[in-house]
Amino acid sequence: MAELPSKIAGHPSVRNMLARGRTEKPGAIDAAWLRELCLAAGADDVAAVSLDHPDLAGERPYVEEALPGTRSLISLVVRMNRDNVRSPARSVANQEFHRSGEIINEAAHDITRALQDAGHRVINPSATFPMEMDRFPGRIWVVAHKTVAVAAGLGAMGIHRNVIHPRFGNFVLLATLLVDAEVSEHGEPLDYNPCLECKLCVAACPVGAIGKDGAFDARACATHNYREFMSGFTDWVATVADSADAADFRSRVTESENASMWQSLSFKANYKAAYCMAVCPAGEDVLEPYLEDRKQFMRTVLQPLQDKEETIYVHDGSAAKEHVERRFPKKTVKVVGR
Ligand code: B12
Ligand code: SF4
Repeated sequence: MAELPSKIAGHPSVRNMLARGRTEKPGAIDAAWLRELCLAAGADDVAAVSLDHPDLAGERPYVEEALPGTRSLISLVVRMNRDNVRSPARSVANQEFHRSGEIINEAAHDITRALQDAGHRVINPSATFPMEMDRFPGRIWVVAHKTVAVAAGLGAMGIHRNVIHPRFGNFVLLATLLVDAEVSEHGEPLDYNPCLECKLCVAACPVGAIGKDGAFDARACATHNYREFMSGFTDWVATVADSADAADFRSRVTESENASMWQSLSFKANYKAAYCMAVCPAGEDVLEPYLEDRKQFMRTVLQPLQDKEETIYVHDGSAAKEHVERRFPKKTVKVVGR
């Protein structure tokens, strides 16, 4: 240790610390110990990957900004309860997303604490929100959990652009820890894709955001599904500001939409859909009912979401608007601002 100025060397905290003895610098993290730690903290699967992995080159600047000196990424998976995600009752699905988000954030927090206590520098960026809103509408996320999970071998991206875990299917949320140490073993990318290419996700998406070829219309998804998040919320605020009086505001925003926005602000923001994820039959633990009786699976899982009477938010002149009008006559189209 470099020589200390006498004022610091004589400080009681410094004297106590030095009397206790210096902490030994930790080496690489043992992968088996790490796995046990993560499962005990509440994760359902885990794998590590080096920041030097070629597929993570795009993540490097963001990761290094968040934790200078990061060397490894630890990817976590937490399962969701499937029928909650599948339910046409949005409050049920939303509670499942939010609760699973809390579970994975709590697990990541506990693992971070254990790694810190073992002598590492480590952070756990949020699984979902909060994100870096000063960068909005640019890239607001600190680390792309899907990209890391795929590089770590925890799954592969389905046609609907969600990660499908080989056992748990797409009914998982993801998180990533950034750590300044090597991990003794890395995950290997899967040598197959659990996606069956059944295209149920294409059929379920109310705004046609998922192309049969895997193209994804992120704007169409965000305009509807994220109506009560970032841009949708600011559009709602603009509507308040633009309204001449309460009667004018009520002619633009229904009681139900207003109450839903209150719910999003009071509890956690409501997703409007996630139907791509709800209908996905992939994954060894998920597949059976689909394989046993595909017609019954469509009747009980896909059709209720397609038949649900609900408002769908689109931009004027968009492909999404044309898609809802053509494919979903029971749904009401609402054109919103940007
Ligand atoms: C930004 C974001 C969104 C955006 C954009 C989605 C997207 N595909 O990127 C919007 C708002 C639309 C969104 C929606 C949802 N999201 Co989101 N989202 C994120 C976030 C913050 C970053 C995603 C990311 O890395 N994007 C960049 C790259 C890696 O993703 P990508 O799939 O390649 O996406 C791009 C391509 O689709 C590309 N693209 C466009 N056209 C084409 C055509 C082709 C052929 C190809 C290959 C690509 C392509 O444009 C996209 C945007 O950049 C993460 C949280 C995080 N910090 O990682 C959660 C995350 C990805 N979301 C998640 C979830 C659950 C959802 C929703 C189900 C939410 C809900 N409850 O409704 C929907 C699903 C929509 C869908 N089918 O993707 C989970 C996914 C879990 C899983 N099993 O994979 C994550 C990981 C959050 C978490 N902690 O678990 N999300
Ligand atoms: S619903 Fe079918 S096509 Fe879409 S991601 Fe799942 S398995 Fe793949």
